[in-house]
Amino acid sequence: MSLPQGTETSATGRPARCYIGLGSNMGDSRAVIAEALKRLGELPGVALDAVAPLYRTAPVGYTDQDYFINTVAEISATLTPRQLLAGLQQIENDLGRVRVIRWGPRTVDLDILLYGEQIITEPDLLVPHPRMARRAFVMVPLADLNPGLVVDGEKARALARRLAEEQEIARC
Ligand code: PH2
Ligand code: MG
Ligand code: MG
Repeated sequence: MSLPQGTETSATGRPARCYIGLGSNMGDSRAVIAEALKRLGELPGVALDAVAPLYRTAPVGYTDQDYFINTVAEISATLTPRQLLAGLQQIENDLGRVRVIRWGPRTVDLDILLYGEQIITEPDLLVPHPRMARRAFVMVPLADLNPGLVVDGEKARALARRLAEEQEIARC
């Protein structure tokens, strides 16, 4: 039987290992990220397993904006990807997310980077995150958590090292 994309849990029946990207460049970004992580771990069906260090990163895409604080969290989820997405959007809204322009300044952004091995290609839910392999602000903290993870055919650590030479990123 096949289910609509995004509504399957992990094929094994065990929780799916997922990676969530977090970013903020409006307000007290450190406090916002800390609160978002707390709420992420409190979502029903989510266990927060590990959090990478915080990084201060140059804006990518739309560059006329403040630097971001970014990190990545590793979670175990018994939620479906759609349920997880809804939970992340709830946290964004509860923390008063403001986002005026695409890729522009935002209070908080929580993105599903990976949901186990699942590939989801729906307009509002693309997993793996389509731009993650090009972004130091994702790959560097992801490589801290899982350096051997293969992303786009390459190990996270190798990708992260290369991207960090091109894009400004520093532990903070
Ligand atoms: N998020 C974006 C666009 N550009 N740049 C940095 N450094 N960090 C982000 O989280 C970020 C970005 C869209 O989600
Ligand atoms: Mg987002
Ligand atoms: Mg994003």
